[in-house]
Amino acid sequence: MSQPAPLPDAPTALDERSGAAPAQPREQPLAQPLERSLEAGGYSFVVVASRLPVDRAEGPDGETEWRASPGGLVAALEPIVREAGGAWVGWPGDAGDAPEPFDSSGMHLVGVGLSAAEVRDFYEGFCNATLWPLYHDVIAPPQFRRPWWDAYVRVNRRFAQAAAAQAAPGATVWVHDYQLQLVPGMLRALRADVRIGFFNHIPFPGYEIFAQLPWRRQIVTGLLGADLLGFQRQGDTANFLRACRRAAGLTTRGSRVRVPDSVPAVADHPGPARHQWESDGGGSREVRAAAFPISIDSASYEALASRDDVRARAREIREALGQPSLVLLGVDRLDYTKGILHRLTAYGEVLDEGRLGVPEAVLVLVASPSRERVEQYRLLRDEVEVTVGRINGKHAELGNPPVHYLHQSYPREEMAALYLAADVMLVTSLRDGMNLVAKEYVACRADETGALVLSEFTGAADELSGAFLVNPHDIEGLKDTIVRAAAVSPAEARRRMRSMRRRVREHDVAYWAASFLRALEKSPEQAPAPAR
Ligand code: GDG
Repeated sequence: MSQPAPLPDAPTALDERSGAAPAQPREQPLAQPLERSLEAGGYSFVVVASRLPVDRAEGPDGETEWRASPGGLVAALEPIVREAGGAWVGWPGDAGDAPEPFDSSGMHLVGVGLSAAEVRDFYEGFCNATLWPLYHDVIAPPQFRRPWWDAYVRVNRRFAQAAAAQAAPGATVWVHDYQLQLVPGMLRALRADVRIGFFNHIPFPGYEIFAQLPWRRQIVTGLLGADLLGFQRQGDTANFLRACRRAAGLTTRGSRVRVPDSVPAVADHPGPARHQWESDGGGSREVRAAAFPISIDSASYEALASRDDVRARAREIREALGQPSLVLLGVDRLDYTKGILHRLTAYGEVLDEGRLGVPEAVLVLVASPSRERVEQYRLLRDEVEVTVGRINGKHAELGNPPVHYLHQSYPREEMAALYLAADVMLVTSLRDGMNLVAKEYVACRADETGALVLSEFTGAADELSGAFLVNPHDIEGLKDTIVRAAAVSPAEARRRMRSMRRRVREHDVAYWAASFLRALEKSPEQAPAPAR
């Protein structure tokens, strides 16, 4: 069967664009044991993320070139990896064999290859159709398929082996996100000498939801291979600690989990039952879990938004929209977690009720293409497009539609110009680990104008108290909040924006990375074996 062509995709914070080229499967059997690697690598700092920090591109003569990915995480970690002379392990983004490791921008880049079947089962399947909906409070029904889990184990093992081969004795390895939750345990089994950190970029769900996962115990024990586990919010951390107690029968004290040596770190071994672990007389480790809210490179957004060409483009955008008095903006990957339909419903009703209307008000809705091979995303796109069509059909005047819908990806300059052009930014996620768009909007508003409508269900809501906080499920509340934000006085807008800007400036992505790594440096704390 021929494979569909690769799709363009919006950059996410981890720049996880999807795409698949013809299959070159070279899969390892699931039951293959982890072998202890005899040789350590030479890198004292290793980042392991689902994607490499570069994208494959074609050079002028048709040759392969690697270009830096634009994502915020790359911007944050690149200087640290470079300074440490470190390595970055990740998937290059196409199906097939990975290129040989190569050096780029002062980093040693190590590609991990995925076959087309693994792109389907691991990436589109277990990551994006099982874990993603499950961890976002089952907004869409998660699918539990055993072959997908098998692929997840196999691919995680490949990442762990690649990391183990790069890490120098005693190295620090920082593993990222829900695609790689088994890597900490697998890596520890290979290399007990390394210090392992893990950061989860998406929410960690409450136990009643997490408990649906047939492999819940393996996920928890896989994560517990780390010395330090970072989450976006305090609530995510608490959910994880509860999962340690409930799914794995472990003891927690404050933010620490006691992990007996008998707990198996390798996912395809389900491990002994709870009572056996508790009666175990061996040694144990302590693993710490804490919140480290991620942020953006605020200074670079501020600098971008102050450029003459970007400011001129912002004016051009308002002109192109017909110089309305109110520009509302939404910018998201087209993802069902982002509450795009709730936003449209509220806006449509506000127009129905005449509380806002064309040509004075327009909504610019940027919904960047994302994960288009996953069914839920295709269905969502259809629904969004029908809804936009309905609102425009009902309320447009010739040349003045109330919604400008853009299913495209843009360069950062255009994003900054859009942020500058918008009077009200709408972030209505139903669930969102952090939401960097909210922080980017704030970073761009140097003149302290503009209003942010922000869902309570984002990590950003814990930090940006100057926002108009909203429950996006409450359509009446959302409508009122949109209208209130649109009518905010300049003085109140300034007060709110100033406090948010202070937060975003002081707690930027460099602060996030440094605080995580400082905490990791203090780990692990080995607990002595109890006296027999
Ligand atoms: C995950 C978690 C957490 C979007 N479209 C374009 C574009 N973007 C950029 C935005 C922003 C990033 O993508 C999206 O980040 P978010 O945080 O809003 O959301 P996710 O992609 O879901 O990220 C999230 C994050 O990880 C970090 O931990 O905050 O909760 O879900 O930077 O600007 N960038 C460009 N063109 C686009 O069309 N250049």
